[in-house]
Amino acid sequence: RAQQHSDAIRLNQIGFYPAAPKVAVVVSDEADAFEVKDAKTGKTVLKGKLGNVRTSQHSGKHTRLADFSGLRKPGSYVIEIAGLGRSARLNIGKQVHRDVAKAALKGFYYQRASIDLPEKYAGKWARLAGHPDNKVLVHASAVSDGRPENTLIASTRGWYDAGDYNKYIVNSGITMGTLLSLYEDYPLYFEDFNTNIPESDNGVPDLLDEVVWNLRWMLTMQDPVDGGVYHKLTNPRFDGMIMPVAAKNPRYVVQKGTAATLDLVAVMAQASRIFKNFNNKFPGLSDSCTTAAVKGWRWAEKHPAVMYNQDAMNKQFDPDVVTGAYGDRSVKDEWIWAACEMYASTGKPEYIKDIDLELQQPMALPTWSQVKTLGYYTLLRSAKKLKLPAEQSGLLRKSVLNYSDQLLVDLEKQPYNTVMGKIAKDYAWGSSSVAANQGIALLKAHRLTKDQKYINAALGNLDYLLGRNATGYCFLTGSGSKRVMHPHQRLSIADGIVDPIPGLLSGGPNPGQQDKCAGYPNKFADESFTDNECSYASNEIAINWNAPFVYLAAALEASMK
Ligand code: 9MR
Repeated sequence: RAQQHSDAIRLNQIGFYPAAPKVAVVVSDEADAFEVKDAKTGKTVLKGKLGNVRTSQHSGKHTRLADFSGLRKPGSYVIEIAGLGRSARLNIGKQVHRDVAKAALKGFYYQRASIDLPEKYAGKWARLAGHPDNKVLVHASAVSDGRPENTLIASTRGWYDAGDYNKYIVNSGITMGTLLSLYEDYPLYFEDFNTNIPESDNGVPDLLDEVVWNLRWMLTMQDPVDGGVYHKLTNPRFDGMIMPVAAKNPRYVVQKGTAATLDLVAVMAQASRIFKNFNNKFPGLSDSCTTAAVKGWRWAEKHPAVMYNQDAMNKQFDPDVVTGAYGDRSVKDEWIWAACEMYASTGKPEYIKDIDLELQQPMALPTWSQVKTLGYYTLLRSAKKLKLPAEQSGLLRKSVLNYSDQLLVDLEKQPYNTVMGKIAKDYAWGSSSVAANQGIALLKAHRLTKDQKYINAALGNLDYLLGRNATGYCFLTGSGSKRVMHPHQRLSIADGIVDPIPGLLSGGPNPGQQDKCAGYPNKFADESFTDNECSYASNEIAINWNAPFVYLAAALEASMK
């Protein structure tokens, strides 16, 4: 795809809502003014001066804003700057992000294990099923009060975690919590949101149908004997760059742990209250979720801090397992999340009675290893129903608002006019998910206050993900004018199709550059990205990154006029 636009003009490559703020960022010291032209007629519709010079703390590079918020008329335009040329085409219109929201949810369909993806739903990415996972071995590390070693279990379905083909409970946990929360926060929006999946006509929102594919897998990851949950289902070592149907290596469920068990408890508790309303469509599913949650909770009470330590496991048991570890140092936050979900679903305050919710500490942005805030979001959402004491809901509110207010400090000095990247730590492995999760927090703050500044900042983070960033890439595959074409993802690499699987969020800049891939432009945090298959540290995709993107794009669609 030839790139004809000026790379110095960065903007959301998908579009802008008529009434929303609209800015492009110009990375140049040579420009001073801009014009917006109608893409069809070439007529100038707006002229403006660039804003004050801002400096990236990461690279020292200078930027200036082209603010064209005054333009509200739906249509398609380009920005022109003397000496730099033209921007990518930009659209103004209602529902401009609906397609990317849909594409990103559909991304989960493409990640499905154990099922054929026919052309009717998958288009040119149609493929045969792989990883049936109907005969999975119980690893020696997983034997405790439950099944003996080498027992064969069925653990089919689920989504591939990322660029690799393994299925990890911990990462499924936050992913499912995010998607289920999206449904609980905006249920009406999903009544009309068709992603063309096999279940689209079953009278259930596609968001929930997609979630059920992974939910049923998660249920199989609980040892029915003792209620503990296997940390992951995995090959001992990663599959090569092959299609699923060609993958033949044995697969194992490994050691049960407290993080996996509590993450599953939280998901099952949340799912049980949602699917209660769909009992005619999924008979018994809600009850199965309740049972799993209660059994898991009891196991965790007996094993309050069994940590998954892959190196220690490999010293003791064979075969060695070297795939994604998702190991954690503390399960305090998993306890908080699980307790909040159990409380919200059962109405029984016993569940949180002995748990320190840590509400006096600063709020922590959700990641796979830090999930307590998912519990806060749930308590806030259910505060009325649970009749939460005013003091507690006050603290929860303060926690979310303080976090969001801190994000907004100095926003007007940020080189890309987004809260993302204000601190160096934002550029971690999977930084795109940091931007998306910050956006979610800001939307929560908007919900609590109705203050427009929060929703504008959330939108700014979507703008970041869709192109207004230091790399110039739109990070969602299949979208935008400067596209990610070579994600580190086995499906996209092995299928022989030029275009990658669409609707997947690339990890984004990560100065760790752990993959030591050639192609990084430099060491600057905000530019440490390379659209290269070898770059698992900056250009992989993962379900826990896609989920907050779906949330952010869909929630903004549901909120913006
Ligand atoms: O998202 C994970 C990131 O936070 C860790 O720093 C990184 C290294 O341990 O692993 C990431 O997760 C990967 C997982 O271990 C295996 N599947 C692919 C995931 C995304 O890169």
